[in-house]
Amino acid sequence: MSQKLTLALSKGRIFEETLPLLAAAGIVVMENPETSRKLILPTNDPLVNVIIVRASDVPTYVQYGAADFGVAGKDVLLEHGGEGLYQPIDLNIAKCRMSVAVSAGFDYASAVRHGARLRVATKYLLTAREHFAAKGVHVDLIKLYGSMELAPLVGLADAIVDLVSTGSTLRANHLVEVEHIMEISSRLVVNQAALKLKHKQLQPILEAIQAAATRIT
Ligand code: PRT
Ligand code: MG
Repeated sequence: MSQKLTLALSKGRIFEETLPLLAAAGIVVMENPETSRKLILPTNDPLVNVIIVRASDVPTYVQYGAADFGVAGKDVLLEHGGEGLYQPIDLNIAKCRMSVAVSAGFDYASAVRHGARLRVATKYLLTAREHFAAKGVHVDLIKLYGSMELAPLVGLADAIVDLVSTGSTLRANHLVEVEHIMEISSRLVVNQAALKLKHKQLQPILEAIQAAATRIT
């Protein structure tokens, strides 16, 4: 008996960049989440649905089995912790880097050398804490949910930890990258129970996506 499969994606770059990989597995999403208000999107395969959730919620839906599989950035997965998730494939999409950035006039190297206590604004508390602890830099972390680039400009923080791809957001706000923490890309994540119980349906899809990810990127 065939069972239903639910795939969790977020709108925007992850949806756009996952489409060609799904196509390689013969899956075509029948509606565009940018124009449709639907949160459950049918595909050409009556047994496969796509749900549209916030990027940072993808691991949660998959962990609890509300989605069988999903696509999430390494940034998001590190903060989530990965509990209950099998992470078989690096899709090599939605690539960027996680960096420390400061106002152009701020002497970060000197502040670190002198053992200053830095105020750092970020959405990525765990990753930032680990990075600065490994360097022996004392920080007070300030949790933000977006627009991190604003924090140094208005005196909320000395530095930010954020994602950078082209660098144009940093440049537009007179910020400079002073440390590169890690490369980021998106991974396919699979609910551990679904991997066993729906193996027959999931396996060919995972294999086709894996092959396409290797080919395309
Ligand atoms: O937007 P929302 O709050 O709903 O969630 P989200 O921001 O987490 O979602 P989305 O779709 O923006 O990002 C989804 C995933 O894409 C992230 O989890 C990353 O893994 C990945 N990704 C790749 C990026 C970027 N590149 C990226 N450039 N996510 C965000 N950005 C932002 C960055 O935070 C910064 O504000 O773009 C800005 C910098 O871009 P440049 O090109 O100016 O350097
Ligand atoms: Mg965003």
